[in-house]
Amino acid sequence: MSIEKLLIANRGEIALRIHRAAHEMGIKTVAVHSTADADAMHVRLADEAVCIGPPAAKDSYLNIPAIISAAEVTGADAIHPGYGFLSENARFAEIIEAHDIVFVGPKPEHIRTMGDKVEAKRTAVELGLPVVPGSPGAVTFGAETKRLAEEIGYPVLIKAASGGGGRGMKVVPDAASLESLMGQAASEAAAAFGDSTVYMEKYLGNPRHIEFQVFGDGNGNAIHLGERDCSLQRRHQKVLEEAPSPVISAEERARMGGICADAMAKMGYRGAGTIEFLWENGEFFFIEMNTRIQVEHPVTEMITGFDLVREQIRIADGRGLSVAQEDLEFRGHAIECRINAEDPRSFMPSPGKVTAYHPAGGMHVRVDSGLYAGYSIPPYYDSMIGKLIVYGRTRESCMMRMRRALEEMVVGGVKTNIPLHQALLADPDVIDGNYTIKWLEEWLAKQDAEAKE
Ligand code: MV4
Repeated sequence: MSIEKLLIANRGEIALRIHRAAHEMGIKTVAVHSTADADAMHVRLADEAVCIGPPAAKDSYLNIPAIISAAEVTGADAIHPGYGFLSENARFAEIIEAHDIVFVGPKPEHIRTMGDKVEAKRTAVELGLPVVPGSPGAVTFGAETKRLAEEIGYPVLIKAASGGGGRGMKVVPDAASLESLMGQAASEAAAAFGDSTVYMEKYLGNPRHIEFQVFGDGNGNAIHLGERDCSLQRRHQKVLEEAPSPVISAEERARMGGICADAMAKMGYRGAGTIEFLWENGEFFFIEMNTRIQVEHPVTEMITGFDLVREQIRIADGRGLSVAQEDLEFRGHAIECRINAEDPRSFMPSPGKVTAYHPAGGMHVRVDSGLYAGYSIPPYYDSMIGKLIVYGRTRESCMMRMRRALEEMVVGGVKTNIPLHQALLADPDVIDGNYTIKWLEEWLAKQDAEAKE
């Protein structure tokens, strides 16, 4: 009863990534696609393809009945959701399993727990992960909440339980504004997620975003694959990621990674996961857990030599973890530049026909992308059209190689953020690894101000 045919419920570079892992394991693949993606590379590469609906994601890549039907008609015995779309939809995972199809992902109950940020934090505390000081659960405005805010110390942060991506978040500077900002956070949360539940945390002023990659077998065994530093973000969109983090020592990696793996073992977690922390003054604070493979997973693959998507499929197939923690080594440095079809200054999306395409190449250079010359980037989806990932023995050689690879890469006919990456890799702060979650937006504001002079 091992997996023989895998349906990939996604598009773009991650659909290719999953197809490649499957084919290397002798597993046939089924692509699904919207009418806008009939000419996409993920459709061309797959053994079979099924059109599941019109361009809008809600009618195609989020259309659960259409995806289940595609699995049934093609006889796929497993479904991989990739990232985004249905990847963290517990109901989707349950429906798949109810159809006796293997879901390549965590147990639905764990997806659900981590999807509720209040539940996730409660679980994190139980599992022994260090969390941001704050309310033990949901909060409503009142005397008790005011007392709690005083105890935590202003500024405090109000967050939506169903949130993520920063929506429904409010920084509260003082007691006078607590009631009104809590009200605003709750109504924004209700509008965005249909859930007005909010909770309170100490506001960390200038942290780094550091996340640990974990895997569990679902039977009480788990490993960690070290951390990634994803602090370079704009409006909650990561731009450039690296592994290891420039600020984490080997000892700290082993200590914190061990805490993460123990937590996953204790909960009986299955498959790939990412535990997100804010890091400030040498301390880690859990904020959220992602129960999916992530865009930036290749930097971890580069420094460990470990195929994360293959491992996801193996675990889903009931074959257990393929390595023990002591057999994993972290070697060298890797950086990922997300390549987006957008204006490098205004960040306006730039869909359209790709007239020329030359991916960078050479030693230790990896391009994950579904692009080809003549392809038309549709306007309906995310503007990320590929990822350029490079490895170097040292962080310095890695950055040198990334500059070389960015110089070499050609994507003609549309605007891309390649010039932004080139500017970042020339900046002294980035070169020194001297950045936090606020750095990129402040840097962009400075660039805009200078351009106006
Ligand atoms: C925080 C924080 C400061 N203090 N929590 C943003 C989205 C959500 N994933 C968590 N986020 C934050 N939570 C406390 N207690 C600052 C952020 C935050 C952030 C976090 C990671 C990466 C980029 C960010 C950009 C702005 C704010």
